[in-house]
Amino acid sequence: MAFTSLADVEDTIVAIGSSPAPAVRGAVRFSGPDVTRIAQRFGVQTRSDRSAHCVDSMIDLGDPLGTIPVRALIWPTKRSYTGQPSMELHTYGSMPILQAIAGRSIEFGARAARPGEFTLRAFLAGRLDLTQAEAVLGVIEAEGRGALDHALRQLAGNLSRPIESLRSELLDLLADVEAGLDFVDEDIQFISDSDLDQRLASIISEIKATRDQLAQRSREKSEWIVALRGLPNAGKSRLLNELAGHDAALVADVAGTTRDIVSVPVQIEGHDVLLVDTAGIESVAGDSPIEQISQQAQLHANRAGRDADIRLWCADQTSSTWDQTCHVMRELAADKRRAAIDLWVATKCDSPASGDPGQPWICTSSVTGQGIDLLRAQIAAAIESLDKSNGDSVVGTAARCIGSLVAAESAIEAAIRYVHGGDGHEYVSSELRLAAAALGEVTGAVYSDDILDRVFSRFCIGK
Ligand SMILES: Nc1nc2c(ncn2[C@@H]2O[C@H](COP(=O)(O)OP(=O)(O)OP(=O)(O)O)[C@@H](O)[C@H]2O)c(=O)[nH]1
Ligand SMILES: [Mg+2]
Repeated sequence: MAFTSLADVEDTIVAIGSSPAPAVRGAVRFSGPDVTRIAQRFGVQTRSDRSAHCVDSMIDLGDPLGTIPVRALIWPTKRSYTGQPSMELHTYGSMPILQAIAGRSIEFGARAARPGEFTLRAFLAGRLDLTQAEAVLGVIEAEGRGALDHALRQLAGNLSRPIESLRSELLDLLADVEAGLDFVDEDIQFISDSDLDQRLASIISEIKATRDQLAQRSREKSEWIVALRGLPNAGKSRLLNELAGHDAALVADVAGTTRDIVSVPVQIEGHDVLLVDTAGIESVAGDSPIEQISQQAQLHANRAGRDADIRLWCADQTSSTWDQTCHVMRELAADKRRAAIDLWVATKCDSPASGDPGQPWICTSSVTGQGIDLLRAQIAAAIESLDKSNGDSVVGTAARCIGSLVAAESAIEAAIRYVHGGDGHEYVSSELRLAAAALGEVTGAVYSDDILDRVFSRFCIGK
């Protein structure tokens, strides 16, 4: 589906702008030239001056909903998020009511908005560049503080600003080169070859630095965090060593061996994973120095568990308190991020069990290696089902932009070769044009339907 037919911008669009989950308040959003007329059809008395305003009103939704109170926020001119006349109708957060308002608006001439269409209009109106549009998605989707910070920085223009300034430098350079082309017979040059060479070298090194940063960011993000949790002595550290293939963590027959978080990067069926070992779960009271250390270890372990993408809940199946252990861990497992996956690992299966762990437990032994391959396979399957790379829009920006930056680099390299070879500046200028266009794709200064589709199809309706 194409999102970008420019004629569509003249349609007035409507969508429910609040979350479908039950809430006290909900909102229906509108954008387009007909907003004021639609407000009036609802009986909302808009003000005739051109500034943004707010009106409380009763609107009639017909049978069976009847008349309900709404608060209308109206931006009657281009001075709005979408750069068009816009309106939000706020009322009860009830889906049938919000749907009835949207349905009525369609009778009044509005069209149902497509995914991301409000943000697309903000982009087309020059309110946001493409990296910022993607950052809007990043803010909506952010699950943790880190992801939110990242998205907010990108929204503030941290990525687009340096790229726009490189692009404008390149366009200045292009202007100089092309001005020289007009006077080629008179042998007038607006920029010397050595100047050109120097400025191109500096631009290319900045593009490379930006690309390295982006690549670093997507690498950081593509690492999956797998945390081992469980009671003291469950065999977490030995299991970590088994999965890592070397002795990274201390193992001992003493409860409370692990205190600090131990992290080991490993590859599991081609996925980059950071295995994280944690202190065994216990409740610690008192304020002696040792107890304080244990309390800190518990805090760190809980945090690591909460931040993980996948948690391995490890329980010693030889333990006589198996049922109780399972109960404790299930309660702790309830504290999780929406997207995290829990795997249940029975340990020490080389020794006689106190009972049959059964489903969903994966029986393992770090002594014989039993179940370790199965556990690896389950971790890989969990990673594939999480499919984080699709969900993280800020990582999406990195993936989208790296290709454009590489294209810009190779065009500039070609330009430098022409300069060194003493070839005509017309060759240089055509490479500089390509490079500027490639940089423009990153921020959307130069865009195609295909790029816009890729960016905006990831949004939900109403954003
Ligand atoms: N037989 C057998 N013993 C194991 C296995 N895994 C661990 N152990 C032993 O169990 C004891 C505790 O192992 P650790 O890996 O240190 O346990 P932990 O869960 O990290 O313990 P804390 O760090 O205290 O929370 C050690 O003596 C291990 O050798 C196993 O698969 N089979
Ligand atoms: Mg340990």
